Amino acid sequence: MCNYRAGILLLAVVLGSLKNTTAQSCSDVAATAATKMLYKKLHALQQQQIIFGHQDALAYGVGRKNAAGNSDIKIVAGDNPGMYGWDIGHLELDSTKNLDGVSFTKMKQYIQQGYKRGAVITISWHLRNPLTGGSAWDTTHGTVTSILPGGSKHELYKTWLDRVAVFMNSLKNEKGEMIPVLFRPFHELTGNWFWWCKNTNSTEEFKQLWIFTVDYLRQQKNIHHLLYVYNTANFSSEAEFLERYPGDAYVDVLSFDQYQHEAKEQKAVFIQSMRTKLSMLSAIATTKNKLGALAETGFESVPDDAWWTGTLWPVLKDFSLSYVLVWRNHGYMPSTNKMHYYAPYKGQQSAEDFRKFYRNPKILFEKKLKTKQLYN
Ligand code: BMA
Repeated sequence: MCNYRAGILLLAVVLGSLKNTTAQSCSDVAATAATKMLYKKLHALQQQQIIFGHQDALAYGVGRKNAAGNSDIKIVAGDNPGMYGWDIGHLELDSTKNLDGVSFTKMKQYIQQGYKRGAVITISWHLRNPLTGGSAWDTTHGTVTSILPGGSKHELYKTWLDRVAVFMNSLKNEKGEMIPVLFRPFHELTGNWFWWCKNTNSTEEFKQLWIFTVDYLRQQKNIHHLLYVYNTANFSSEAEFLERYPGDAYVDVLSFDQYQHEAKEQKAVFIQSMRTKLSMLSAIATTKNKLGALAETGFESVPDDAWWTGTLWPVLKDFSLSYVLVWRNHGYMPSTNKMHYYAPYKGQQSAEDFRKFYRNPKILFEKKLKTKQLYN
């Protein structure tokens, strides 16, 4: 009887630890050692600190067309972001530059440089509409159906994935090892502005698209250095967040995007709305033992002197998140006649506050992140 009980207890302990190991392993069982290590370390880190990221940081800045490896954040705070976001939109067209004019050759070099300094790399994909040839924002219904197996554009879509595979496979370090990437395809999926958003296709079709894409890259293209980021726009319940979730075997990071559109006087509304979503996201991430992230945020042209410590920090402070990323510093945009940027540049009105935010021990930029040795 005693032995029997001890046996059951031992089994429970072993199963318990197995469950933990499995749950903290990334979704790709064949992931490279560095990818598995990164995922494990990001899990540990998420309990204590949040990595700060910036889109296109090394490619250009406000008023600086060619950043030559510098970044607005470094100019303002003396350090680079801890995460670099890049977008491979137009890679599918075999273009030499992405949709915002960043050369893919340079992007690859920036990725290698950031990785070498210990930062994390994330990639999104504003891919064009494969059915119509229009942009990612062409929401023609039926596009998702057309690229699923059996659809009229399925073969075309595979050629696009082949190009993604070539680029991903070119991201190697000096030893020839693959640089792990947090890949965030079909982002903002609960919105209504991209052809993959939920108003244009069924839940089942979306899940099929995600699963096909991941399986194709893993099995046909043998790509095992990607962590997959599931990303919604607005959502009002955990059920809504998970409605199109393709399954734990296909996702490593749970995230959403939300920007401040409220005037700075209404910041309490934005803070409250973000905190409501972050608390739902954190609950799901904890249950699923996945990473949680705020994959895109910001206040366009940061028209609030204290946005970083007075809005972003109150949003983040009570949650265990892996990272937060602000969008690109394009500068003046003739099409909208507006300034389009989300991080401060030298002399920008929130620069001083950003330096305060930089000194927050809970926020990780590149120098501190390097000491965490995320890849080995
Ligand atoms: C949007 C804007 C666009 C850009 C796109 C992809 O939010 O910044 O100008 O083309 O992201 O980077």
